[in-house]
Amino acid sequence: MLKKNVEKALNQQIATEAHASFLYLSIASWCDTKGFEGAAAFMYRHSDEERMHMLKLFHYINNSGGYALAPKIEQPKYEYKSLAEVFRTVYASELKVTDSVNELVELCTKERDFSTLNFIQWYVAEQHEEEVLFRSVIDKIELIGDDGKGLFMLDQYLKTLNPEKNTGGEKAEEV
Ligand code: OFO
Repeated sequence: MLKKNVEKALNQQIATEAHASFLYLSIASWCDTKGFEGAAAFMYRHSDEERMHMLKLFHYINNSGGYALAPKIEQPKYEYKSLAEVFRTVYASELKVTDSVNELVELCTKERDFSTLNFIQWYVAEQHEEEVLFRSVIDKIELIGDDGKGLFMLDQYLKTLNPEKNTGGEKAEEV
């Protein structure tokens, strides 16, 4: 049985994952309309992945005697100047998600809720992998700068990246 404060924190995490999913959907749409087809495909997939993270929390809360709540969705940022800004925004979002996962770990430890602590470990590992992945994309963008050919090649590379398969804790392959 979940303690009320743990249930509340898990519901907050649902909202955090939902926000990430909608932010990435918004970013995918920006990429789609700016000719970055590969980045768009990558971000559409990543948006789906965040929704899966959210659903995982729904099932855990409801299976543990709590009540998972569908969160209020605010419109995410949709205007960007460059692909670099887009991926910096994604990376900053992932860092925020990591912070909230870490707060959950702290709370579960304090409350001696070892079952939820065990469940949350999946998110701890996932966040590490995602931070590695997005930092590697930013590194590439910084190397490329404004070079059109380089950005085109990066876009082709992003098309081949599947977040579920390329977050194995290793840096994404070189372009
Ligand atoms: Fe990358 O955010 Fe979910 O956990």
